[in-house]
Amino acid sequence: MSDDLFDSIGGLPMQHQVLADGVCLLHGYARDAASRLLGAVHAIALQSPFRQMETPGGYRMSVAMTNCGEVGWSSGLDGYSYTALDALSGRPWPAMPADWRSFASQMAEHAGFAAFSPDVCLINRYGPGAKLSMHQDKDEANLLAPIVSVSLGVPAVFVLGGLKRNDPVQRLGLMHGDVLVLGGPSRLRYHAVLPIKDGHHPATGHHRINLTFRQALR
Ligand code: MD3
Ligand code: FE
Repeated sequence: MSDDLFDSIGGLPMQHQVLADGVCLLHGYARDAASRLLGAVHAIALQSPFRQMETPGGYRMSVAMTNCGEVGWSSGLDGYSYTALDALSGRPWPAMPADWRSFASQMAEHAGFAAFSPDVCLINRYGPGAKLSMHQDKDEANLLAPIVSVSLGVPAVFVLGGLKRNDPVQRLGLMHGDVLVLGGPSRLRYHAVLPIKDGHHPATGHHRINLTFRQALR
């Protein structure tokens, strides 16, 4: 069901693992880029701060979020949407750093997805206990494009389900520097993140940061 392959980047062996059709874990592929990614996250959050959004059902999300790119994802009592303006700052979302776009595109290519060109990066920040309930990502205009996810800091247990809410799930640990690429027939799979355990990582303190790159517009 899962096969391991080895790549070599700069002479170091790197492992990628195909977990299902269209689901590829690139183990540690963002480790070298982590400190510059986190530096940019900090700069983005000065313009568009992390905030805990309201769900359509009236709950406050435990995960704090911000975005960069042409648009940003948000949730409110009126539903989910991608918008050009950050309602909190009143300004456009910060631009996506050019090296983020090329990094995400490279990761997609490693997983077998050519020409990935993300127009948005949703940035999730998890403190201890924060979680994401089972959901599908289907607010993007281009569901043929994959999603590239980069995990930084404190580890998480990721739950990958099927195309129906009650399909069987597999659990997967996501560590600092791991990159997960999801696309093709797995693009609309249900997924969740279990409550983050108390922990510490030198790069992020008690937080986990997750970047998800998407083609939301085209
Ligand atoms: C599986 N974020 O922001 S990323 C999200 O770790 C989200 O913060 C999680 O789910 C996180 O929407 C998981 C991995 C991920 C992203 C998109 C998927 C897994 C996916 C789309 C389909 C199936
Ligand atoms: Fe998701």
